[in-house]
Amino acid sequence: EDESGAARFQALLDREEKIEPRDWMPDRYRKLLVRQISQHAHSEVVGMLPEGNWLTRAPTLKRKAVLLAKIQDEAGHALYLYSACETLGTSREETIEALLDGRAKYSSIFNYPVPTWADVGAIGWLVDGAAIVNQVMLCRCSYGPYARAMERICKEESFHQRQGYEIMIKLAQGTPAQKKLAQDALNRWWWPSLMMFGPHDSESTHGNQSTEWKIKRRSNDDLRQHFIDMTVPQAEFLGLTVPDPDLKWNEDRGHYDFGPINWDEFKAVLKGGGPVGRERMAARRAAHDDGAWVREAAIAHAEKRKARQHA
Ligand code: FAQ
Repeated sequence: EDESGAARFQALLDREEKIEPRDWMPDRYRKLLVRQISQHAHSEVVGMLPEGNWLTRAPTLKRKAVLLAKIQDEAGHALYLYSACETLGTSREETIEALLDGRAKYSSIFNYPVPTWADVGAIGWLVDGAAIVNQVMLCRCSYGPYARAMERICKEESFHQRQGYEIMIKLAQGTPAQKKLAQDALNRWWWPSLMMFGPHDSESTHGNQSTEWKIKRRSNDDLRQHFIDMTVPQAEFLGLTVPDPDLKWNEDRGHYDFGPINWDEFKAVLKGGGPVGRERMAARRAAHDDGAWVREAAIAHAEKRKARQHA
């Protein structure tokens, strides 16, 4: 079973066909996927918190409605991703438990403070922009349920990126004080956005195995470079300055050169999360506890329906 399973697994990968939940797969493939998909799901959930804090302070009713829609999309993304984990034999309770008791990782980006409305714009523009660059490649992931979830998620992310960029356009074209808000937010979010792609390829723990099994289709450094090349002209259009004195178009490479990334900061944010990390997790735990009655009601309702069907 295992031997023919392994051969079939490899054949599916070679033919660019999807691995499905019913298929035999190496244990490590399953573990790698559960690790990445659950971290991704947690990022969507924790990512709702900083934006949620701004709902009551959005400058207009229209901005509020748009932001609300974006945040609800993120809850949806988390649900597809937790479901994808379930197809790999990991229950939603287990996965969520790991987040709540602090064992699970989520994206470093959500442990940064969001002090102004311009930061909400910068998150949409840069954080969602980086997320799209990363997730477009995941649409070609070898695991079917993850790849299919990514297709829908990418469509929604592109709306998120545009809502953020549009906030930045308005601020950048506004009063000098508004333009300064936009510039300050860019200064805060630029480097953390570059860190979203993970460590350099030479330091990446899972990169090689993930690429071999076609979970990841492009490397961390490759995607980071693509994001920079795409985003610098957008900053120029806004009339804002990217906070990197080493940033320079390199004609020979056909890419922007950029300055060194502060990996000590990345590691520190991952390790402790700082005061914002503690605040995020406290907010998530409170939301989980406050939502207990909704989960109980949903289960009771499902059981009642089941009983009625069998009656
Ligand atoms: N933060 O071996 P690698 C969003 C960890 S988008 C925290 O290179 P890999 C949308 C990594 O887990 C954000 N940890 O890892 C949104 C590993 O640790 P481990 C979420 C990070 O997996 C926008 C170690 O470092 N997107 O939420 C980070 O091959 C706005 C070594 O790294 C995804 O998760 C980081 N930035 O490559 C929502 C996309 N980077 O597990 C709301 C799917 C690395 O050994 C508002 N994930 N680490 O303990 C991926 O594509 C990959 O997991 C990478 C990392 C590319 C993130």
